[in-house]
Amino acid sequence: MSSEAWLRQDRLPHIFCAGCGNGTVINCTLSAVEEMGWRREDTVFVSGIGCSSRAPGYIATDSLHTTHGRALAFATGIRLANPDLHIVVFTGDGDLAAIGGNHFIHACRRNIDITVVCMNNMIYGMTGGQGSPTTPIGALSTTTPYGSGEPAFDLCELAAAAGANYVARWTSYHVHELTRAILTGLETPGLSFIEARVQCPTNYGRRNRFRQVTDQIEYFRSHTMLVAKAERMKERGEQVPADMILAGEFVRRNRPALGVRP
Ligand SMILES: Cc1ncc(C[n+]2csc(CCOP(=O)(O)OP(=O)(O)O)c2C)c(N)n1
Ligand SMILES: [Mg+2]
Repeated sequence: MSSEAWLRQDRLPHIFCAGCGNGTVINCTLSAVEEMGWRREDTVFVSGIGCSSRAPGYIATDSLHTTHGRALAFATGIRLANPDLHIVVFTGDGDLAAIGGNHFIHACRRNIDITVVCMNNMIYGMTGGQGSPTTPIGALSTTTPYGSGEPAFDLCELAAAAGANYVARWTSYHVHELTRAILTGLETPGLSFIEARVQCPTNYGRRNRFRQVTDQIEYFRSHTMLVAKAERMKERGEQVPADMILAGEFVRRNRPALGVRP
């Protein structure tokens, strides 16, 4: 079976805008799921509300498309009801870190046995491009027309501090690394959190001087630094450029997890 066999062909064409990065992340996730050898009957995808949260609708398994911000609460319920299911949550930066922020930290604290894949486009994509908790300082959005003045959440630092067993970040440029990170997340008991930076040409790119889709993907390529390298620079007292996306593994550990069959 190829990862294509996991797609609901009857739901295509999809609703994502031309050049959207979400499809890349869905593809990477399905490749990782396929590599795990999971059966479709034992696998469930859960999401909240947003463009990113439309993902389970295109996948040929049972799924829950829930309410905005609450995907992790529903996923917790599924896990506690059935420790034998494989559970993957798709979420967006707004869904996960704004309205769903409390569910996020407590799911990590409980270290509930699920894999969370966040498509972070740094904006509320679906509702027209409002600023989100991950909108970078200076970035333009419909609610920050003079540039965001607020510091952004680092979703990976947040998940690591709150207790998740596995935390990694990559981008839609790094498809092989992203697939491997999701695979590691699927293999790791407890909460695995994988952040995928994605381009949103419609609501982020065109307001922020990325004239072509490829401009933002090229930015992801040229502005990524391994988190381990950044740590070494900080130890040497060197400055890590503020606009660098720190990628790679933030945490891999074995805290007691909730929902794992003893
Ligand atoms: C309770 C509630 N509040 C607000 C909304 C409106 N709403 C729908 S999607 C969304 C933001 C989605 O942003 P994100 O999670 O980053 O997903 P994206 O569309 O960017 O992938 C909002 C505020 C809603 N559907 N429900
Ligand atoms: Mg978003």
